[in-house]
Amino acid sequence: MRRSSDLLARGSVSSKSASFLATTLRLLRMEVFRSMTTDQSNLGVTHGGIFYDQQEVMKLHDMMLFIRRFEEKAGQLYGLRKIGGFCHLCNGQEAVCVGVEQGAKSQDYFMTGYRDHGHILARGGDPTEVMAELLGRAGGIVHGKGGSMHMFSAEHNFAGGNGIVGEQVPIGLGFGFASWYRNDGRATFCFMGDGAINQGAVYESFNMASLWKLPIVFVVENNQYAMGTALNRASAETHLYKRGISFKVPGMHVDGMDVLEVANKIAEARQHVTSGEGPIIVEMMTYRYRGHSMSDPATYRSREEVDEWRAGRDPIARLQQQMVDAGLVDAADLKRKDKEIKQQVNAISKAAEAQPEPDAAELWQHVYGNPIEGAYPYPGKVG
Ligand SMILES: Cc1ncc(C[n+]2csc(CCOP(=O)(O)OP(=O)(O)O)c2C)c(N)n1
Ligand SMILES: [Mg+2]
Repeated sequence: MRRSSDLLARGSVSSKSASFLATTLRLLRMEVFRSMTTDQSNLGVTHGGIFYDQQEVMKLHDMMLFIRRFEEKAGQLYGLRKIGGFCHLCNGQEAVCVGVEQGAKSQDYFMTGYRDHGHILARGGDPTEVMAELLGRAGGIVHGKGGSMHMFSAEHNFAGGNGIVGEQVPIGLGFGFASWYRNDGRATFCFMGDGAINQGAVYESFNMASLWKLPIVFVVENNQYAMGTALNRASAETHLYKRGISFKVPGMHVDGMDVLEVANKIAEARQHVTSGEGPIIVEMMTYRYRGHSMSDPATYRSREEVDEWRAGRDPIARLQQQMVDAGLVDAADLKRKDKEIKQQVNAISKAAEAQPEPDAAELWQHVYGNPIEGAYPYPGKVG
């Protein structure tokens, strides 16, 4: 559907008739919504002129809540020393990965940094495999060899989970090039943080992606901090959507705490990159409630600042309010759903914990695509 704002942006109607058109469309939408609310099967939420039916809204809500509860459980297991190594949670940022998944298509490619649990779950990764990976178990999504930072799934077109800040950006460039070369119609969604965007390789990637008009959406998760460093202490230009200007890469600035807004804007961005217009940067304004990783007490920011985001802008509470207002659910339904999800997460963590650790021989698997016959294990070195 072509929206009145699109018509305006393209200058195809005068501003007077555009405002008439916008008003008519708004009234029409209200009327459609009113008539729909009398028919239970057509309940839903309209955002930015796009209608999300009950099933879609519930799916987005349940996935965000699932990721929240899943990561809280991961935090507990880390505290009990059952999860080793690093563990970066995305509490507060759930609307970004879930909204991007909604605006993308399953055949599109995703890659991100080490804060990757939400992304693989939103992509449809098996939660028991993700939990088993965190716990270093044999049934983990990469067989217990990667842990928190290295979720990966070819089946779900998810190229990591990458531990080196910014490393996924040249990788995303390669995926975008492959799609352009094969003309396969896929988009690449290459996520990075507000810290990662200062890496030199990011700008080489912007330049090449723009020059070759590759179908890449660079999603910047601006959670305002890179470890303990606030954005304005490390960046001269804090409006990250402008970082592509020198390379003719346009940018969008999006409220990353609003899952429907994220979904709408990502659908537009996808349309842009897959129609041969070249890459785009989408800056998502978001916030992580916890420290950088489980070992960070986050003393570099005030409690008031965290509360302002958590209490005032939480993406799950916000969607819940919209759902209640639209008559999709009531408080009791939401309580029941939360209980159900917590039970699911508990069952998943029990099943993952019950798995054995990977066999030592697994160390030699997946090192090379075509292992050299007889080369591994090195005789006498590793048992
Ligand atoms: C090349 C490199 N330099 C430094 C680090 C250490 N390090 C890990 S995370 C991080 C901050 C990145 O912040 P940001 O990109 O904003 O992502 P966020 O953690 O906020 O999701 C740094 C400096 C690293 N992993 N890789
Ligand atoms: Mg950050």
